[in-house]
Amino acid sequence: MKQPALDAFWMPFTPNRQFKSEPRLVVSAQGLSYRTADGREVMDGTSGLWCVGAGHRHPRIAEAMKRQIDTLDFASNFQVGHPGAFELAERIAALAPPGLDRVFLVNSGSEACDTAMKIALAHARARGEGQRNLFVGRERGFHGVGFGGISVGGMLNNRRVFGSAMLRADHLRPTWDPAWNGTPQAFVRGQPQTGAELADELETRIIALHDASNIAAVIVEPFAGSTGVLVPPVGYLQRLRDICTRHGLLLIFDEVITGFGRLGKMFAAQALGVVPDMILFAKTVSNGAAPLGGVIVSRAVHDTLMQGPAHLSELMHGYTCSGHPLACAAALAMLDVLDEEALPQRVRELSPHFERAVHSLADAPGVVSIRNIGLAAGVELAPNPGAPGERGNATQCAAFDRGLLTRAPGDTLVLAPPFTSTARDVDRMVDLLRAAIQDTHRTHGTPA
Ligand code: PXG
Ligand code: PLP
Repeated sequence: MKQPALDAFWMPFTPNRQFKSEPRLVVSAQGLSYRTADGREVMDGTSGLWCVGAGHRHPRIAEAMKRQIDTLDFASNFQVGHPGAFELAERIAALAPPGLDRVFLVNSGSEACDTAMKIALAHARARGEGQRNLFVGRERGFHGVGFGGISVGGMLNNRRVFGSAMLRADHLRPTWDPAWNGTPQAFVRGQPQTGAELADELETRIIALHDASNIAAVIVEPFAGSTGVLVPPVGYLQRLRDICTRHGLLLIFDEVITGFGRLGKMFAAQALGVVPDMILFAKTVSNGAAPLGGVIVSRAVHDTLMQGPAHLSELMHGYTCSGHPLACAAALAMLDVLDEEALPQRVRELSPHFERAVHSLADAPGVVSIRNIGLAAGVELAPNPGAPGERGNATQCAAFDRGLLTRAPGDTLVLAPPFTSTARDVDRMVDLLRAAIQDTHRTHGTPA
């Protein structure tokens, strides 16, 4: 295949100069794998950045999208509407925890986060509490790249240069302490049994400092995905829920990664037994086949906003492509696939094997921590001295050369296989990751 010119496309979240000197182009995909421009097969160990739970090019989804493009290619949902968006919202509401049954559709996780924050501000104001404009997020949280999302997000590099445009926010500590690296605690399987009290600082530090009456909402990922799979201790999310309820704060779960099956239930709220006031989703909802996201809102919050003059929009917010017909068609087909192929159940069945397989990497050179939940795991390497992230990046590149796509936030390699993987597929991914870790060990030496 003739390689396209690479100069004009400014790639997102990518070291552009490095990529363009050594391009890694994929040209097609099927099931669990991509095919590269030079004809090699590369296993998708990230489910396409957490999107492709049902595997690539699922025929059911492809057919639904083809039918849709031949019927109604586009209609906005401003003032008119099309059936797909209504049907999708009804079905998502039926799958969500009881009480959460109103759905605002957007095109990405970032838009979902900004939308939820606007709903929280509007909700406070509608109740005569306009002073509630502070948001609480968590260090090492990721909520996309909108100005709302980076405000509650806790990743320094995503915030450093955008300071003055951020919303008022404070942050909980992460549920993972790097001081544990290399200790037995660093290799806990699934949810740690200790540490629920990390949630208490919401009350003892943050509410004590700002007062609950100034806080609009608390936003957390059920587990932090983008910063290397940081798993909440047993009871932690329930404590956040209890504190929010006690002080009248909205609790928002960012389920952009966990929504639609990653933890073995439709939502982490169900897998972990804690019900928030809003759920953000994106990614897996359409199996990545079209950009789609959304916010599932509690009836109580929604109904508070259904007021004002009847001829005016109740929420002055929306995107041109909110509920795009093609994206809705993809998502409706994906919901069929999740149900008919019992994908959440397959995740539950595969998870114990996945856990054993990834923890077998504990003896690979330089591994200082392994964390896992559902079909997600982070394998953390000791950094090269004075160059954090370098070893992770080198290992990710080595894995790609060997035929595995993984992701390396910092020095953690993330594995998140599609839900359709078999135990043998998981073993193959883990073997490739081990070989890549050994490659870096040879080329970069033993870390400090
Ligand atoms: N919230 C969460 C929890 C996410 O993981 C977003 C919001 C933003 O979604 P959009 O669709 O605007 O990108 C995300 C996105 C990684 C990785 O390497 C994860 C994401 C994006 C890019 C890379 O884990 N998650
Ligand atoms: N910029 C301009 C000039 C527009 O007209 C619009 C939408 O109409 C936007 C930005 C916002 O685009 P979107 O609705 O796709 O977020």
